[in-house]
Amino acid sequence: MLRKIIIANRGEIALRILRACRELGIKTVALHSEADRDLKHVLLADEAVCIGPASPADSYLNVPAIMSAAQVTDAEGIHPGYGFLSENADFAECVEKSGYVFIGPKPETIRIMGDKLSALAAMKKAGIPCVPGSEGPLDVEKPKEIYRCAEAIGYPVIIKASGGGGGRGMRVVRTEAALLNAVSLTKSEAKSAFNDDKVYMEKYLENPRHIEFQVLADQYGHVIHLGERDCSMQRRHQKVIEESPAPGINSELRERMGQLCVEACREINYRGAGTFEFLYEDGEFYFIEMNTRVQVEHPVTEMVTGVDIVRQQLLVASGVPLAIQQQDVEFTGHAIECRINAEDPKTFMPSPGPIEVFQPPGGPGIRLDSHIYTSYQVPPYYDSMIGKLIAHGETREIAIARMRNALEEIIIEGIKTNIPLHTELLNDANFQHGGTNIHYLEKKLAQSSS
Ligand code: MV4
Repeated sequence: MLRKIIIANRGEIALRILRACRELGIKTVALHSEADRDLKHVLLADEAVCIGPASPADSYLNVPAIMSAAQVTDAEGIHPGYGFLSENADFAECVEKSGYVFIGPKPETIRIMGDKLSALAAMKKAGIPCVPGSEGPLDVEKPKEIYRCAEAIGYPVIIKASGGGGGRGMRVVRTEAALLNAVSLTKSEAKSAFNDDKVYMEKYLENPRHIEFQVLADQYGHVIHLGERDCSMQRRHQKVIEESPAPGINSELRERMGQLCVEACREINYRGAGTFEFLYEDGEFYFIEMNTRVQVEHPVTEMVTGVDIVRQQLLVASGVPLAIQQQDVEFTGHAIECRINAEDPKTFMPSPGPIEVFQPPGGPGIRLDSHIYTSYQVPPYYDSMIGKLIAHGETREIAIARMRNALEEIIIEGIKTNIPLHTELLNDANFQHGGTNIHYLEKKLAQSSS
């Protein structure tokens, strides 16, 4: 087992990782910025090292400072959490080349998945269904090929940057007249944003749901899936509510898709926790991206499967064979997660500042993953998410009822939060019927503001 690890992150996920380490007897080193001295996990960690000023570029993204901290504390591994350096293949490579364990997949896997065209090629080869699209990058020197590709797919199409992902560098094209210009614009934006001007084309799906599958793989080729999550409730590519299972996905479809993901992991020698992102429309799944990190929404999967995903990440990284067989994974009940953000519920403007009163909710099936406490100051330098409220129940209806209770019970004073938005969404008839898609929230917000 790893003896001591660096937690190279902040906030709730740093605390989540610390808790998993404690259970396994792994010593923890909290790395933090000057603005994060009072984070809960910093106070609880065995050791803490300040790695730089508040600005992420100077601290949580500061690779030399992180590597120095690993050296002076004699750590064996580095957990990157999510965001920051978690999907940076160069960082993972630096960690491994320096003789530490990167708690995640191999650097080469991160590199392949970071390039969306190479990720698509790998998945297609492994038999995962993808959106109809161009074979490889578009060549602006060959406009006829581009027109022919769009005609074969049928309009509307979407032009995506290979270096993008998560909603960055995309453009929807609805007519032939707009096609070439859209390709050129996306290409030049991609060049400046990602230093990679490769772009590709896909059929644009108008009203899909975002459904993703969680996988776990050890270092010896044993792979399992933990079912799916529906993350369709989002605004500007920021997820707001996630749930598992996805409404309307039956166990037969779950098994078929889960098995495809497992086989793909074996084929690419995947290691650790991973997520296959799909668009789901008219009963069909289409792979779009793979995430090689632990995700914000991992708790909903933990609640329905009983599998501690962060614990499994630490075990796999320690070289322990996965002790869970696919047939042992049972999906029990339904879980919903609300991301609690320090922001204005109407304008979505960040609302940092002091937490003057904090009272957590409770009751059966309620879990709160949060680092906040009374008198904690939410700093203005980072993501506004201050916690995740998760409700589990025997049925989706019970999970919703428990979430509504918890949203009423929780007290956070001193800053604005998006809790009123969550209450409104939990009371929304369309959400209650499970009939939403990736555009639902933005359309609802546009209606309520006009
Ligand atoms: C798409 C799509 C429709 N058709 N691809 C946005 C984030 C990135 N992961 C992929 N995205 C999309 N790709 C095709 N062929 C619509 C989106 C999309 C989206 C996807 C998931 C969650 C929210 C979204 C919001 C807007 C657009």
